[in-house]
Amino acid sequence: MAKLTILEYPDPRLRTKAQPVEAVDDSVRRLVEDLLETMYEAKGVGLAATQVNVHQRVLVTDVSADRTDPRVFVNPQIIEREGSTEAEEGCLSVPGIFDTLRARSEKIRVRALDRAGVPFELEADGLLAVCIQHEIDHLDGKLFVDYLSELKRNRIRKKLEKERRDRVPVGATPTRSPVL
Ligand code: GNR
Ligand code: NI
Repeated sequence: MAKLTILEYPDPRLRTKAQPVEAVDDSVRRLVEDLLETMYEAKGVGLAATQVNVHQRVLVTDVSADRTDPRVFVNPQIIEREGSTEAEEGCLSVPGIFDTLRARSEKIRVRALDRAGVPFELEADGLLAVCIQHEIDHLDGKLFVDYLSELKRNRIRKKLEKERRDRVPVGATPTRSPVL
């Protein structure tokens, strides 16, 4: 297994539309394992392949309190939706930003393939439903900040761009402070 690097907004690669998986083979299963490891390491409740720069329609979730309920969705499709819900969302690709959206269906029915390539259907509500919709958006190149106003989105972009500029890369050569 390998922990992968998560792309961060406004990285243009997050706008790539992922392609359907043609066959659930060992390389897809390896991707699933890497996504799960990366999601658990980052303490997220979900992760889409797009976020690790792999543009295939694969996502994982675990919304359980004890982190023992990994779920895998290959080529997911929402086949029924009911109601709408307001929920606070965050995103590992938009670190430190949380906002409330009213963009999600309350209850969904999802059809997908599991990691063995076997089709299944699942009815979801609550955080799992919100999470699956958030992850499918990633596969379509969409981020939760796209549901916010342009003003808010621009503020978020500038904040993250500045944080990125100020971030010290791991392994950087230590330098003296310019004030000394
Ligand atoms: O960890 C995450 N938490 C979360 C909270 C509310 C709604 C959606 C999410 S998904 C997010 C992980 C992530 O960025 N997945 O793409
Ligand atoms: Ni996300």
